[in-house]
Amino acid sequence: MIKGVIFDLDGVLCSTDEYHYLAWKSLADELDIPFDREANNRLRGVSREKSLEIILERSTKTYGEKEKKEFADRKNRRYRELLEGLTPRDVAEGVLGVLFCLKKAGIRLAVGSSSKNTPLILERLDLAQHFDAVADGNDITHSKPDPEVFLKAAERLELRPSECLVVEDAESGAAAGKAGGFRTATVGEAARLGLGDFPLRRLSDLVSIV
Ligand code: B16
Ligand code: MG
Repeated sequence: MIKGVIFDLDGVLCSTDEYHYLAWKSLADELDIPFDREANNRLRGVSREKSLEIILERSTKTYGEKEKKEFADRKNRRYRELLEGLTPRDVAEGVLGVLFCLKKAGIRLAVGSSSKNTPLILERLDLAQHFDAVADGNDITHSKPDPEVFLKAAERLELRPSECLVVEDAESGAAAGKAGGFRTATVGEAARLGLGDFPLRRLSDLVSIV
């Protein structure tokens, strides 16, 4: 029986992937590294540091740790500037209705995100009030596909993984859900690839499987 639902943030509750893309693209252009929207798809659910490693795979130069830290910080400053434009109207379609229905059914709700910017994003979207627990990139040492962030969210809900459903849009996130012993529903790219236990056509279909 499902007692808790753990939502991924970016790609499920909202979509800031275009902001991530624009911020990485401007860094990649400055470093003269090829980067496009398809390459950006590989970064979904992946931590900032690991994302940078993936981008640097196509660089002809090798960089030290200090330079990499500066690159990651530069990308994050641009991403946060873009987040300034985020408002509650950017909450993904169907989210508020689903949260309301699940809450009414007594289901505990959490966020499980790789993003260290989760507190800022939830605040800008005015979503924090809907969740019983949040686990994010600030709480973990291993990002998705490692299950750490979902295990932390389940712990904060005081539930076992087998009692929780994870909702994800990314391949790395669906793998993390499985690795942690969670059942996983997928939307977006992960659903199109048929990943997870329940690939959904739209988020509102979640209500029928919980
Ligand atoms: P930050 P999620 C992930 O969020 C994004 O999908 C991924 O593209 C990003 O690199 C990662 O957060 C880290 O974000 O730089 O803000 O810490 O999908 O796990 O909610
Ligand atoms: Mg995601």
